[in-house]
Amino acid sequence: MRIESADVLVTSPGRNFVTLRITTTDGVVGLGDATLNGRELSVASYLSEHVVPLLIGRDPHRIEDTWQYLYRGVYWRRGPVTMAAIAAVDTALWDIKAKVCGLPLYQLLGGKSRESCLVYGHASGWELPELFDSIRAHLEQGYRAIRIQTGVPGFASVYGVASSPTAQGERYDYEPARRTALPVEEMWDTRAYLRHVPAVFEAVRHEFGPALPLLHDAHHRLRPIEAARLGKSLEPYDLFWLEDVTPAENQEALRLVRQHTTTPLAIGEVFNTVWDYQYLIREQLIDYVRSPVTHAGGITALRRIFDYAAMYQVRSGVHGPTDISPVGLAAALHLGIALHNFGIQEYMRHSAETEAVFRPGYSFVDGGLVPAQTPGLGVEYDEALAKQYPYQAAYLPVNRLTDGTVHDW
Ligand code: KDG
Ligand code: MG
Repeated sequence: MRIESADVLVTSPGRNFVTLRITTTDGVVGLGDATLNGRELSVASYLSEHVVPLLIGRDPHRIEDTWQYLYRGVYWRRGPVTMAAIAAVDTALWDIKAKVCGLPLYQLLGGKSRESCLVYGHASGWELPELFDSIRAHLEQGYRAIRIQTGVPGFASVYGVASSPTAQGERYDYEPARRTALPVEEMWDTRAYLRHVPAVFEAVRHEFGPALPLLHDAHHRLRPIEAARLGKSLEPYDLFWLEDVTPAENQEALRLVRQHTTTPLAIGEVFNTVWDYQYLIREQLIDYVRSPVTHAGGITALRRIFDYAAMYQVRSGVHGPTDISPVGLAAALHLGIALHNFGIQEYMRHSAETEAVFRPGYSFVDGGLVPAQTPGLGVEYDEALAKQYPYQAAYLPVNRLTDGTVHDW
């Protein structure tokens, strides 16, 4: 059996997705997610110009060798575009291997360590009443862990907050990438945010009690001492985790945060190799690893990150917003159900249009996601339907401080 063809499929059923489909000479088809929000076409081009020609004729069973060939063999290593492309190839090859074996993919990763992957959903509201409604809606749907994001007084739009909770016929969730030719610009004031957030968590704990696991994403916006202050001020509300408190290029910053707070820290949705985590894990400066399969070189590479993390009791908390396609989410679930050090999986549901194109076989049961029991990943790509949704330019926002300075978004 050899790789006969590899197709790069771009579709936009509500948002853009890039999928790699590998077909073998025996007619076995594997899928991999290569979606990089706001930079989709760069990965599509990397794949079709530089990777697909290398795949034709290769043995699809040689997953490790293909991974090394695409990582070491190019000389230029790492980075989100390269690692998303490698991830798509790796995931598609695992899908093929599991289909050839006639097993759901998790069986090849060691089999089940649990019955389902606990997920957290995204509750948000500009003001507390909307936030409470959103939390209640999530609890009614069965979620058992919830991320909380709210507006900040004086600002018109803030990361993570759905702008219109009651829009007719629309789902109550948040999509940061806007379909505009240029990125929209948002405003930010860290002091206003730091004054506001602890009161939000106090109100939520008062309304919903001490037991519900609560999460929060600071989305890379704080300086180290501000991040330390936030972690400390949220300690009374017993967060499951505080995410991306500070940009992680300067990893020593996490040591400063850690010295001041016992609030658990999650990081890594923009990391793409084990090297990005080496210092943070070895020095025990974080509690959860956030990379998705899609951006960290696939199942092969993410498994290595998690195995390294396990030596330090660091657990998984895989990134799962809607810009990870159902293929990327399915891959995370097969890994998550098999891993010993699984922590939690982010689950921001895809739209009905997206699910119609990808037809994922995973199911949401009692606050957890269960991977498909069919051979492979359990995702079927409907190419005819996908073609009805051509790519549309869409960008993540750019952030500015009130004086106009560009800030981390
Ligand atoms: O594309 C950017 C999103 O994936 C990111 O903003 C979502 O921070 C995010 C999260 O935790 O889901
Ligand atoms: Mg995040």
